[in-house]
Amino acid sequence: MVIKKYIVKNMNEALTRIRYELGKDAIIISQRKIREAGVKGYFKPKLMEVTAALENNKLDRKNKTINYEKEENIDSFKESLNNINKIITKDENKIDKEEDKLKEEVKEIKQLLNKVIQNTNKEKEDNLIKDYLNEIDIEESVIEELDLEDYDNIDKFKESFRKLLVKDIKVSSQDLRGKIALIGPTGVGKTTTIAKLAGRLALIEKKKVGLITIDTYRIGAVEQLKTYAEIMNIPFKVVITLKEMEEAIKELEDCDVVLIDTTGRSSKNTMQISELRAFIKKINADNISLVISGTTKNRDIETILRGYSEVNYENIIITKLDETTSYGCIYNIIKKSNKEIAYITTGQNVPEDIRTPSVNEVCKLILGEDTIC
Ligand SMILES: Nc1nc2c(ncn2[C@@H]2O[C@H](COP(=O)(O)OP(=O)(O)O)[C@@H](O)[C@H]2O)c(=O)[nH]1
Ligand SMILES: [Mg+2]
Repeated sequence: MVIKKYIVKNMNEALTRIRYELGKDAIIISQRKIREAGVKGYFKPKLMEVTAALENNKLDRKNKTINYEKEENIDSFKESLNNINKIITKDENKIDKEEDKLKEEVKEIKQLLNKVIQNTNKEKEDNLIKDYLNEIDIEESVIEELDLEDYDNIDKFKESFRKLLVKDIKVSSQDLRGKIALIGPTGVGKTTTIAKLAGRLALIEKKKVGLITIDTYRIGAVEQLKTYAEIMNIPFKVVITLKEMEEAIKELEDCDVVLIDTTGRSSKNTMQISELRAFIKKINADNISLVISGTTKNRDIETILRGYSEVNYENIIITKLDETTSYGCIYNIIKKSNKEIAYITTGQNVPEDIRTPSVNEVCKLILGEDTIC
């Protein structure tokens, strides 16, 4: 049995303390009012002396309860701790996830920025390539075929373009024999080219050369070739009809080469083209060359080539290259005709200003690395 005395102000305080210290099984044995000891005690309210008792076994139980409660408290404390940990871990996970998300976003922004920078650089290079191609006079539709998006650098492009040119440019260096006809628009230099070829063949190669002209529309043109024929002392025939053509060819049968000049017919006029075709058929030419000027506007090249496609020409003679400073037209002509270059002419001097160029020379001219003269 435990007996304890409590000096308290009132019964309430006594009950609270007893319950706290001895538990709810404690019993109150006595209570009495007392005064605090000494003189001061008379001036203060009375106090209470309460005596409480608790049996020993009940005290054990109370302690156990207390311990149990303590354990319970620890458990709940642990649980709380766990919960807090969980919350913290959860928060940490959340923070980690948010950090990862942020990193990912930053990465995406970087990639996007790089792309923008690359595109801007590529655009700049694209413009450089385009400007270059315009400068050397390559036609828009030919440029479109070049797949410019494959290039992000002008030097790399030039390198590839050179390779492409070497592949595309074909030059035919023929030993001129038999009947050779020149066709093409007015004023491109057919008659002059015939005179140049006649001069080279007769004077340099010492071949037996004959001349035929069906250029009956312009008296001056006939006179022009006639004069050259007289100077070079070679036979010259003017024909107007298909029959006359047949006769002239027969008469010049013993010549090594017969050069046939034709009227500059408009490639837009199909009547004239079909007339020319009839003459060409009669001639049964060994070679037909289309003469086209290097000064022809890009948009006219296609019309001319289309116009003369009916007359099956084998190759191309590009004239007046001395009158231009950009030579992209050569490539435009090659791309659109898909024919070989037989000659280029580079001035009015007969017979000097004509030659069969090398692929490399044509390449350099087109690329703007070389000029005529
Ligand atoms: N600058 C230059 N003029 C040329 C060349 N070939 C011809 N010509 C000139 O072009 C003009 C027309 O030539 P022509 O032979 O009559 O042309 P056709 O109508 O096709 O027979 C003439 O004044 C020629 O001297 C050339 O390679 N360069
Ligand atoms: Mg002529």
